[in-house]
Amino acid sequence: MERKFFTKPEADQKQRVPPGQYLAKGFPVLTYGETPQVSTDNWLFKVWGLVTPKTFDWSDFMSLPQQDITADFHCVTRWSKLDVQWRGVRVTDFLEALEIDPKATHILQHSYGGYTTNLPLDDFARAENFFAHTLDGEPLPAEHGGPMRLVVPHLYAWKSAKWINGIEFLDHDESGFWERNGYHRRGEPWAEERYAGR
Ligand SMILES: Nc1nc2c(c(=O)[nH]1)N[C@H]1C(S)=C(S)[C@@H](COP(=O)(O)O)O[C@H]1N2
Ligand SMILES: [Mo]
Repeated sequence: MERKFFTKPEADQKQRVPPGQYLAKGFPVLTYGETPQVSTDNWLFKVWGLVTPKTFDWSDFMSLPQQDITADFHCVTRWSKLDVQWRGVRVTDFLEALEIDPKATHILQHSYGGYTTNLPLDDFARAENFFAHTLDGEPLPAEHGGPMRLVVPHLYAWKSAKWINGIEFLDHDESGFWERNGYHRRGEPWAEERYAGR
């Protein structure tokens, strides 16, 4: 591995790096396509499908409980970053503000720019997942998904939509952008669920 881009895990970090992953120096940016520029003044977030439809503006979202959260980050292209420092809203707290139809089993994340990615509802509703608007104490930079992104630490990071602006609740699994392009449906890093059918 190229010294410039990767560092060796410390002994205490080793068991936190999934198989086939390397620790990145810094925080790489991985975006397919253009970086949307969205100001918090214009930002809107919607839920629809098997849920009572609702639209949140920035101040609605900021009035939800806010937490400092440390989480590991694993990209399927083999870089990981441990102990990323975020601030945001836990998915479990966000879900309290919704009325979800009991028939819902899956969600599809939607983003400014058109990116989508799917999750079973159980993977979405986990206690460690959160919407992030702050990285290392600063407003989340646009290239990392600002003003708001989802972070799902237990799955590969393509399941963590940047510039997220909606959640669609479904009674079936529906592939998102990378899932339609050969990536695994679920993307569990410890099982190396990188690509479909491999
Ligand atoms: N909207 C959107 N979200 C996205 C992506 C993207 O291209 N567009 N890339 C995904 C991938 S593959 C990874 S590894 C992470 C990268 O996040 P980062 O650029 O903050 O490191 O964002 C994920 N979320
Ligand atoms: Mo990725």
